[in-house]
Amino acid sequence: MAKRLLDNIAIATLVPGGEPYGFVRDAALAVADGGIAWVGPRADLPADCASWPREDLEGRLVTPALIDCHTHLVFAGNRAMEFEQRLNGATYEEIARAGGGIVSTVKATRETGEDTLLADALTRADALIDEGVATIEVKSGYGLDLDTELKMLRVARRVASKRKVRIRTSFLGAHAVPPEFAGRPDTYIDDICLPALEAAHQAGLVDAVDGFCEGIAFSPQQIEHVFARAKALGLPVKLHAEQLSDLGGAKLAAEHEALSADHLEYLGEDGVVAMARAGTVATLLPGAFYTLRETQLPPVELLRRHGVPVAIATDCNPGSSPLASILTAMNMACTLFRLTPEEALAGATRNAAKALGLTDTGTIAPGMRADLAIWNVEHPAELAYRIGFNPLHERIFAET
Ligand code: DI6
Ligand code: FE
Repeated sequence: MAKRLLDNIAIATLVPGGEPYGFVRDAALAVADGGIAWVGPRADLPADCASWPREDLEGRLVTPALIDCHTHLVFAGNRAMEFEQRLNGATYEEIARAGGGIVSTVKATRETGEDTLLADALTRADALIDEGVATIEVKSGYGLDLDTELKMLRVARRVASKRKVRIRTSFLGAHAVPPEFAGRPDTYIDDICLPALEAAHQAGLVDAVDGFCEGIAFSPQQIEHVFARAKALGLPVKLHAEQLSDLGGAKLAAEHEALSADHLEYLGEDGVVAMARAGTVATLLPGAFYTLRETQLPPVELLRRHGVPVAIATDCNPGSSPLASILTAMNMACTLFRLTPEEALAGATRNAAKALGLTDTGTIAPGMRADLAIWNVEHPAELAYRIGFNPLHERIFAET
């Protein structure tokens, strides 16, 4: 990318410590070679940037491009029938225990070829990209056998070859026990999950290791076994924790210096304290809360009090969160969880970057990647305020 001067803008830098949102009015921003070269008030523009190709953006708001730091973007089929069953009275857990739920998506994903999986994933990626998203985390976990776990991760990585988007992959072999190992979760972990993790890592397909710590999935001891292997391979960990009950998953994740613990509706103060100490991000997923009609709220006030960074993501998946809109997730985080619009925006930028271990994106400052979103709004609070409006003017993706 050549040089480019974005002039006559307002900026929400999301750099903490100054104005709310890091808000700068009457600003300009200089981009060179995919990076932010300079940012600040127009009046202070350095003389050498003044001659760069300049665009008058008529006062539009510029933010860091958005980051969806928790998705299950690659999967086959859909679970509309399960949606119908839930409306007829069945619970998510009952459906899972009866062989539906995650396991039904596993069956479909195993049977579907890479090109079809990619085409489906691209429609969901496009919906996110259209809302200013430039980084998407994508998990495996609907394969639960070696071939299909690797297939999912390859498809996830191929999304970045088809679209201008950065993909980070998380290995989620410990997502559910597949039917062929029913009642034998430890054998599944030893015989399939860990060898698949090693093979995926060998193939260079893994950025982080995730798990689902829950009564319908894996115990803390089983998750710990997976985390030990992640550590041996030098991979960071994250965890689906305290979504349906409190098994102490977030504390376990924090003890392993996890990048994030995700969901967290049933998180208690001991888990919050452990996360604060470890610098583990709390990723809240209001789409799953909404879809499952959960009534237990995540402990937002405790997270604030202990200074745990909060991220927001879609959890885009066919079962508990069929949501491919990060702006809607931000709105839900405000309305359902009582986050402020500033917290919601930080949750889909700065803290989402932290949840992925990325230090070059999520805020606007010199030296950061020029992944930016330009919006037809006057104030950053507007981004979380509306439902079903997309005010994106342009997304800039740093091609480096
Ligand atoms: N928690 C979730 O919300 C998703 N996975 C998980 O561990 C749900 C996945 C699904 O229902 O297909
Ligand atoms: Fe999830």
